[in-house]
Amino acid sequence: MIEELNDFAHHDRDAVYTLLRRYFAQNRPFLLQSDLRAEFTALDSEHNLADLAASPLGHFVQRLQEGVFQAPWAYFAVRPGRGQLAYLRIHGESVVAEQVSTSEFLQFKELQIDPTAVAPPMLEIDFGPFGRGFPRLKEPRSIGQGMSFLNRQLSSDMFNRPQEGADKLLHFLSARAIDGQQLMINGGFRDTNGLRTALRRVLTELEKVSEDTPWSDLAEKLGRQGFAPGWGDNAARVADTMSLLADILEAPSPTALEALLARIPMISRLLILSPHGYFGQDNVLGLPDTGGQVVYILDQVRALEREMRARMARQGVPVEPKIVIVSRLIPDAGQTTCNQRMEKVSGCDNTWILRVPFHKKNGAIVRHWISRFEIWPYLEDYAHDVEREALAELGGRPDLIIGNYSDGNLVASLLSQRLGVPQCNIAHALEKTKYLHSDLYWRENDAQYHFSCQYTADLIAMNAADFIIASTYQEIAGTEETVGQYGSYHAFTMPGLYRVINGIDPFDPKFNIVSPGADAEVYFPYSDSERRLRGLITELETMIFGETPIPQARGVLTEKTKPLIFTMARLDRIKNLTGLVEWYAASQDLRDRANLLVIGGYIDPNQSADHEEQAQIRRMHALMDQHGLDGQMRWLGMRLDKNLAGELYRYVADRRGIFVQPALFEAFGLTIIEAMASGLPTFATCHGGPLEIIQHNHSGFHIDPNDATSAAQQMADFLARCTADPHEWERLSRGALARIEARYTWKLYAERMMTLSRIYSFWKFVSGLEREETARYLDMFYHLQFRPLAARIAAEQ
Ligand code: UDP
Ligand code: LCN
Repeated sequence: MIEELNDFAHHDRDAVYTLLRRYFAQNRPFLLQSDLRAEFTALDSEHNLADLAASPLGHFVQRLQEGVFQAPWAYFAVRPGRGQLAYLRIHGESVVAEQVSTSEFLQFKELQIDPTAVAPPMLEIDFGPFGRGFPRLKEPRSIGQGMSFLNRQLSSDMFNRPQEGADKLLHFLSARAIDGQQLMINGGFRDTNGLRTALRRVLTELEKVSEDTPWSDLAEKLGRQGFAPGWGDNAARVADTMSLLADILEAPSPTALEALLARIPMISRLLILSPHGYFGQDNVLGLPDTGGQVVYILDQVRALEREMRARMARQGVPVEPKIVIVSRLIPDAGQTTCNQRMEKVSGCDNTWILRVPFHKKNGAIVRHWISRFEIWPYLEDYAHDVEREALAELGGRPDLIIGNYSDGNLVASLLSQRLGVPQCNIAHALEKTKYLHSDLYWRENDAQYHFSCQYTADLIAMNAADFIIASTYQEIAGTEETVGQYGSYHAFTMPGLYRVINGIDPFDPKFNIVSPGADAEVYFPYSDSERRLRGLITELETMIFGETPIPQARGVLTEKTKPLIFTMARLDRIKNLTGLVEWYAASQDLRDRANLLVIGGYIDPNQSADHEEQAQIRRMHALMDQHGLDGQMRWLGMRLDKNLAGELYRYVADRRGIFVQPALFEAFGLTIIEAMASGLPTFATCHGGPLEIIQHNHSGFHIDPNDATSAAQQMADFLARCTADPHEWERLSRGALARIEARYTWKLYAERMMTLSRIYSFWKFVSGLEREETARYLDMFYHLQFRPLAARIAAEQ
């Protein structure tokens, strides 16, 4: 790209030179992608230069991520492709581009923050060297498919030396045991030749018995020949599993290995960590720091427990799976159950919420809720307490530890390291991409957000994890236009603290896309009449259309027959519900066609404990006053229970309404999945996960929250098209349902998650996936960076 640009500049110096001058003329050290493009477009139109957009300069600008300017130098971060970044600089006078290293680029950025300082030496964090010699994906389109890639690579390495590979497999199978019961192989084989012979013999014997002969009838005979339970619940399944192994020993293939591992009884005890927030089954949604993560985990455990039980049963191992979700015990927990130590998860047989309190240094229990931005000093002691209590509740070590969000992932790293158990991370929503320049200006925000601590914890947890589950591709790698949430940790600087040269690589095979779903018992199509909860309709109608004033509502809809534009979310600034109200207010067309139903926050700001939410509540009132919205908009400051929410989506669909998710950024967006699963045409932000969930104009619509007029117009146009032709609404509704069915169900999630955890655990067991060197580096990073940062927060509290 640099060569192309230099060639172009050689012939058309004027265009490059003028563009650079325009950038410098902004007198801003940092220009974002949108600024860089806007200047280029302006140049193009002012000078009317032929085909500039299609020129190498146009392509270059199209790939720019950010620019840093201090005359005479302009430094640029360029994205050659998804998940990739390169850096270069151009001299404003000579107009020659040259490549620079990540470190140089970041140093140049640091200089802009403090131009008077001669850059002092700064700690550079670089995980790159640890990855050398380790397989790494090459194609951007394969990002997020780490498991199959790793399995292909490592199985071909392992079976390159067939005898060694077979020995490792035998060793792995011989080490299978649950609750002290030996599984798979009972130790009777001297070597793999013995195993081969026994497999051959047993397979011939199994041909002679009926396929449905239960394992119990085969156990004694097969036991004498060296086989323990775990091969299957009946003769057919046992023969199938043994054939898979025999095939692998004869001619190994990654697919057969994956199929075999998917069957091995390995995962019966799970530990899930979600420390911050109010974690409970009722009355918690909408409370500070409690949102989709809680919904996700509660649905996840139901699906996982079912899948774990089914797999165990299929393999003839009568073990009852157990899942423990660890959260914080909050003694002053208001109307919630978050002050109880144990809570059984409904819809599960053996899944529990275990709550463990935070302690102060003097040993006293912390009684009140603490914002997720403030909890860092508590986590180390918390991990110790959790270890003791979770092991007691699980009755032994878990087979897998799953962390959630930055805090849960850090605790998962500490526990997984101590217990030697595989670790899986789930981010939900990393903060870094949500706040512009939050790394660069970390000092300015640190008193409020402590991002220095959080980003350090993130780096530790990401690099410690054995595998990472992302809900979407772009969570890892971004899009053509934007950096992914994980991608943003690849290279960044927090001036004065440390500079990250290679924090995490989106091409790392630890990344896997496994998307969540919506609870199919609750969120089902509006057309599924038999399952509809008609008994709730009166309650819903009172909520939406009630004319008697109630403290939880503002606005009374005067024209009740109009379709509803429905939105529901926590009342955070980023969720942008007030933005939607503003678009609606400004569009007469939209106001004429539909009513607006907003569910979120409280009507009375004094009821909220959160400053950001209070500000949003005030803004909502101001907008309703200013635009006279009380007859066309209903705002409900309440939290709906799941069944009511499910029926509400369907009720809106009955009346041919739409769902809108107008967030400035949404990491994934469960409400979008819920609305689509109900068959409700959905308009969702193009910033974040929804871009991938929805296929524009097939299963919903993308809207740009930064382009209010167009967003409002798209909704109005759709409603107009639906009035003219009701099939249009049905087309989108069907598209939404089909998309959910194909991609976003908990059943698909649980199947994949169980296969993934087996494959990563297997490779961790048989090969050097431990990455011991990384672990030592992380340990040092934790002690020398994280602990002092956390101690600083503790001192401020
Ligand atoms: N939710 C709810 N009642 C509310 C607001 C939200 O039940 O008043 C639920 C919503 O149905 C969804 C979850 O909370 O299941 C929000 O998850 P999402 O991923 O949309 O956003 P998050 O809050 O995690 O940022
Ligand atoms: C957190 C978020 O912000 C949402 O975008 C996700 O849907 C939710 O967690 C569940 O992963």
